[in-house]
Amino acid sequence: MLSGLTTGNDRVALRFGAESLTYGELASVTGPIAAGLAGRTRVAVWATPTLRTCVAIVAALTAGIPVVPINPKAGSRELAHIVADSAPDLVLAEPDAALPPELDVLPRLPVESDVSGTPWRGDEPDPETPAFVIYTSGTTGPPKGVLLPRRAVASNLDALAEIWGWTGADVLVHALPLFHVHGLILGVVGPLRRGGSLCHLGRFSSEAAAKELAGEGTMLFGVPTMYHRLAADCEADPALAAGVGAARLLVSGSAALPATDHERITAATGQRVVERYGMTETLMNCGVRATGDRRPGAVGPPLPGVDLRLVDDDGVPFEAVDGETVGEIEVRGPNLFLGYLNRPDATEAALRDGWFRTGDMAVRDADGYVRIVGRRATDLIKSGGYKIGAGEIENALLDHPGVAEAAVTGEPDDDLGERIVAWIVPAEVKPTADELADHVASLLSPHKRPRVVHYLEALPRNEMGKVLKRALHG
Ligand code: MCA
Ligand code: AMP
Repeated sequence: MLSGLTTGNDRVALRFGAESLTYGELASVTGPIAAGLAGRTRVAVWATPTLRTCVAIVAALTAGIPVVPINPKAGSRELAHIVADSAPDLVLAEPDAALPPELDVLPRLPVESDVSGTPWRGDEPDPETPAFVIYTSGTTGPPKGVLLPRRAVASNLDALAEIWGWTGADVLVHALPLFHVHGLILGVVGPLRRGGSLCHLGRFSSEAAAKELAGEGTMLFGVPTMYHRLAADCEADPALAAGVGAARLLVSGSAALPATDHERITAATGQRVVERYGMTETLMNCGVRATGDRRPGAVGPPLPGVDLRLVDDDGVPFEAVDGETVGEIEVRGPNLFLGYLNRPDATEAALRDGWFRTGDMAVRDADGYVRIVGRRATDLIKSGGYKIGAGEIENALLDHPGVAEAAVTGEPDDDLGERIVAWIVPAEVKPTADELADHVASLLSPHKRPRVVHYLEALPRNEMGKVLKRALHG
């Protein structure tokens, strides 16, 4: 799975601020942890944006034990669900990390940085075994655990390497969270599979990204919100723009990059952003080639090895490449997940004859480029690159004593892409917007909190009692 993990290899594998590990050191540090994991079924990793989190991930990957990465800001209900559903044998965390009660009940293996350890010598595990269980939101209900096999991770990273000329000479820069596909699989396993380096910024800032790209950094991975902020900062500061412009490749994904931000980055830095499109269940499906036409609003052709088709409302595939006929994207290939953990019903519903139904609506241009134009489900919100289900937030809001009725929508937002908006019919004591935001943040996650709250006397409903979300706009 990972190349270069050998004693004596002095190439820097991972760098977080002043802390770094070479490949040789990483092999030594992870060896004893991997040995301590042998025979386990599944392990949770407390996924703070730190070097130790990467050490934990590498140890589990080399030992062949599936990892459940945990958002360290996850609230009580979300955590309880993930822990109960994935049933990890133990949790890997920094020795001094204060874990919430939901995780503290599990046995704990501390992630130490002992560079005198013996590297792991086990065989490469079966490619069909799960490497990760990553939780992702649906329109309703709690998040589902996506079982990602080693085969999907390896083949997808190799396809990305092929289209971007990504090699061991690259130094990837990013500030993505380490509990989702983008930051974890593309952003950590990606560089380690190539034998290259990761420079993680801890938290995103344009200054930090520009500084690294002006130096050794060659590639930047980010969500559109980061590129939106980068565009404004590059326009304001030519030195910063020059730093970003020195990158070999700027890559955006997880949500649509608005054409205006794409053009602003180009005008300020001379660089055209490359877009790629993926999902937790499928990893990456499409990507603009490093040598290809980097046109705004397009996610490029399918990746090598990935089959992609568009289907009409009846599920019938069509061939039109007129840039106009809209269909739902279905994909097939070695990039696909194994299924949702404990949810055979949801797995079956997501697949049609071996094709994964993405729910994303797109058109295809004559040169094979895919352009995403929308999403089938209005109850899925993408905010800051995070996928968030409206139903999950509505349920959390309804648990607040001050809420009689609740509906949640996504509204366009220049910075976040979409912002979460709550429509509330208050009970006797009307809660403030901050109270409701804190309530959702503590039960679910801070990124799922409503950014705007509207108070209504009643929600608009049809004769069946179903909320008419289209009638809700502020
Ligand atoms: C705010 N905070 C709170 C509250 N309000 N905490 C508790 N209670 C509250 N009421 C905290 C937050 O936790 C955060 O802490 C800080 O205040 C700021 O929060 P927020 O405003 O939400 O952050 P932001 O600055 O707006 O974040 C923007 C961001 C972030 C950095 C772009 O959205 C982000 O990292 N997005 C990446 C999402 C991603 O990786 N998606 C990939 C999914 P603190 O400051 O400590 O953080 S994978 C995927 O989509 C597919 C596979 C794909 O194609 O990639
Ligand atoms: P997630 O479930 O968090 O993995 O999010 C996957 C979803 O993110 C996809 O189904 C798309 O709706 C969206 N997405 C990812 N990359 C892009 C992109 N480049 N352009 C538009 N939407 C994207």
